[in-house]
Amino acid sequence: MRQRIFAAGAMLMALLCHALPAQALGQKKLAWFDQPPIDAVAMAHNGQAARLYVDAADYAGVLRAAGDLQGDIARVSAAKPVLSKDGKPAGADVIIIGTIGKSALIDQLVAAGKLDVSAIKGKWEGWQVQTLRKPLPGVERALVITGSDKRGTIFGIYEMSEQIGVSPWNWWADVPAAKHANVYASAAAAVSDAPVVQYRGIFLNDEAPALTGWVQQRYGGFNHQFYEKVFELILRMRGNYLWPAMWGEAFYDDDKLNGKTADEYGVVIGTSHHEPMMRAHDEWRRYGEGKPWDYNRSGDKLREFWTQGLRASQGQEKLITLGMRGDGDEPMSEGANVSLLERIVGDQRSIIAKEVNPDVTKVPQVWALYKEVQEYYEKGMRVPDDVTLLWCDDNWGNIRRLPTAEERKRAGGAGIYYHFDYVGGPRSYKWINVTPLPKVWEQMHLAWQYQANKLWIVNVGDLKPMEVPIEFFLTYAWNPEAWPAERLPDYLKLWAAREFGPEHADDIADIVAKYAKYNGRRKPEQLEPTTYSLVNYNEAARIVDEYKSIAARAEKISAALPANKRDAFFQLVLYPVKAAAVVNELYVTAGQNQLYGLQGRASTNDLAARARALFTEDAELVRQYHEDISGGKWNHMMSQTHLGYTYWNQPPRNVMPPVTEMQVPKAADMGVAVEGSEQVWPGPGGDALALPALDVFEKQARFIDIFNRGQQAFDYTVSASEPWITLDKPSGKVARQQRVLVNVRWAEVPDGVRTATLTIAGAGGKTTIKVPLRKPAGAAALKGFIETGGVVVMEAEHYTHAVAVDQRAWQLIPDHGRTLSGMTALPVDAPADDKPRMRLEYEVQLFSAGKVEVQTTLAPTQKFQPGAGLRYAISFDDEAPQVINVHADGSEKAWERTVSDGATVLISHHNIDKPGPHTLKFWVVDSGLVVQKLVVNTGGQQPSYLGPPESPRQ
Ligand code: REL
Repeated sequence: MRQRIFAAGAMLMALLCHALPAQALGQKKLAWFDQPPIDAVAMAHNGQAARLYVDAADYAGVLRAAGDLQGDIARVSAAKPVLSKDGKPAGADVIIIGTIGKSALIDQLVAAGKLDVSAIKGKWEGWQVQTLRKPLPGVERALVITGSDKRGTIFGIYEMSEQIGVSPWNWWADVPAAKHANVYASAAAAVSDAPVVQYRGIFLNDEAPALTGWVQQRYGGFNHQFYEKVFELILRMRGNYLWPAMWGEAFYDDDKLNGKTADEYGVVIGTSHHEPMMRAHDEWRRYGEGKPWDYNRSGDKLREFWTQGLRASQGQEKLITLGMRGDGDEPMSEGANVSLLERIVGDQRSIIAKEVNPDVTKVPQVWALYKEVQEYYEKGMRVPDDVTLLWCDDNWGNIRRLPTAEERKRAGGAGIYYHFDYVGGPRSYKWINVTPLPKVWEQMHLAWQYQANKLWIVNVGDLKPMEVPIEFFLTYAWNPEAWPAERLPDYLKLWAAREFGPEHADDIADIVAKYAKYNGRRKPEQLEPTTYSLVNYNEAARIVDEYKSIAARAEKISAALPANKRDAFFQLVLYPVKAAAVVNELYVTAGQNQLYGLQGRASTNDLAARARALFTEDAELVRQYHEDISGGKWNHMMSQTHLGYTYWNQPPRNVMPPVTEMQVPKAADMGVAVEGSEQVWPGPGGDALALPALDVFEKQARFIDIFNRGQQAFDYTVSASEPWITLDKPSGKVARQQRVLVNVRWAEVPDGVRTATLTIAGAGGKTTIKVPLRKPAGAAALKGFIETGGVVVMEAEHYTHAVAVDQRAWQLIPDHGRTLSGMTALPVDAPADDKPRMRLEYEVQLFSAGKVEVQTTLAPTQKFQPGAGLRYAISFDDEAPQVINVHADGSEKAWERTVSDGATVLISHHNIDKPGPHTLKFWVVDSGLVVQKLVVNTGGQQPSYLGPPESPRQ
């Protein structure tokens, strides 16, 4: 069994966030800065550093990483350690680093019985850290970092670097290392680890204009000086795999040292899903002699081209992509068929046998089942058993297919290609992070459980600003078991404590979780001025407030942080939060401006000005990123356009959403608007304005807006028909507009349903609006979720009863979803229950009977197993559960809607025999779905993006 080094979450959090300095992401503690345990090794003490010993014969990548540890110790302490290759450790405290079988010192310690490496020996990337007492003559104490193979040792080294306070993002996000006079290591018993997912990597893609502009300025091209930084970052996060940038770039061709350097560092290279045989797409443009990318017409040339790909990467660790798509990441032409593709793969394997290893089954190969290629597979195309099947998401973070029980037996295993960034329909997203960690968790947990564990690779766009999800993806891949859903909030707290110290860690974690969650509701690229309802459920204003509130919190933390942490904070927290807040407010402001224009409000022009200011602020934030932080180090890195999309592809320039301006007459002129309506008085429908009902169960105020349609201010009065109606501003002056809150003293309101009125007078005008009220007799005695405004709304996690069967369990996935969270049934690979038993029950109180509809909001799970689609069932009380197939509508349009909305909303129809208490039941039929929210619409639901907010519950 694997050994795990993860301590119990809650206890560790308490220690980390309140008592100890920030360190790694929940690993077992190996480093101390004061009061070390007895026999701890002094890595640095009173200005003296322990010597580091490596074997000159060890892997070049190990020697290089040992140099990083040497630098990291110096970075943290005032001491500069010596890195020695003489094989003769001496001194009170020493650090010995080496790979089993490659380091004479390590092998000697093992042979002498001083070091037991049986926990990692023979494992892929296993590492072990142990502190030994008197292991060698003349040595009092030794910190021994051992690896089962090259990367194992490197990961052990970086484990120590991280634990002494050097973040993997020290260079890539300027996270400073905290200074400590003394640094100690202690692991009296061996601490060892090894990954679950064999290949864990990132794909630099869609890299223009941001990454490309930055690389050109800093390195003059995608050369090995640039890639060294990427390799180090990947290894520091204990990843091992890269698909290099390919928008006009060619890894092996642009700089002949790229491949060699990767291999030395210890990073496995692959070419992306549609670039077979270690050749970049652009190389065919360079060397294809203008021939078509078509196997029927250019077979000889292609075989030669691919042969060269293997030669250019000869002897270097790689994963070879097989197969072929059309030119430029397109499907192959009509004529292409399964037998042609099978022939292509066969020919590619012959080349591999010739160039790499006659036993081709020993050469790691991948076949990516991307887009239409998956259909070829479903139609029967197969590749040899040793080839890894790389299943893909739908480019929007939802895995399209996972191995069946039968497919899990394949020797080559399976992997996942995932996206945090995408260029394509329904709309590209390549700016800031829009993929919340709980969503990544939920999807990659599926992958893990369905044993797609050979390889995980994620498209990370320009790399920045995807720092947070990238590290989570790689960390989760190392050991998914260490991160059950309930530990997700801990993950970000540990991360924030490591990067910025414990003081603000909880707050930072919350801010980072929230901005990604908010962006996941609707990606900034897909926002329209009317995405969020401007009138119903206060939706648009609520969205803006939520964003503004986290932006304000981030500003405050930034000001409170020591100056040396602010650049990192800007990159990792402040910029993405503020930028997302500004963009959301911009669209809402433009929407409101257009509505106000139609309503004739004098403040229309103010909103146009506000929109312009926000548009300017968006550009100013980019400028700060490029010029003000880190001495201009990140110039170009935020140059991705993100405003003014008109179709799937990015706009060439940021364009402000259109705003309305109007000529405002001089004379005062009163208008009145009510919550929940676009209509105003005076105007069409303006004589019958009514507020949404005030309801005793909600006890929530409503509002009216008294606004000016002219320039001169006017006085107004509002009078109520009933003495128990309260108004926060019953009279006053209106320059532009005045919001008046309408409430009631519920104790004085008679039972029943009634309508009161408000009379509003000003600027010579007068109008009356209706105030409906509801206070059913015996309201206090009712239980459950209460119908108000013609709906009953429940967040899935607020069930009344959760029923699980057969050792199964309900799992809450915190923050997974557009509103609160998600609920899923574990294990996610349990067989279907055609007579559903497992369920969540919700007690509701309905005031109406007859036909109702239930809207069930689910995560956008794809049909990841063969079959007709994944199903849940839904029922009221004792009616037979209606089975709903989430994938019944397999159209492109339905999918576009799901991914754009970040949710699947499905409707079922029910008949309620009589008003009163009822139980709504959500049943599990197939595994793997995530339910997030339920809305019972008895006829009152108003249009909005996220649906009505949760109902009152008694
Ligand atoms: O996101 C994807 O997987 C693809 O669209 C890209 O990999 C694609 O290759 C594109 O960047 C250029 O060809």
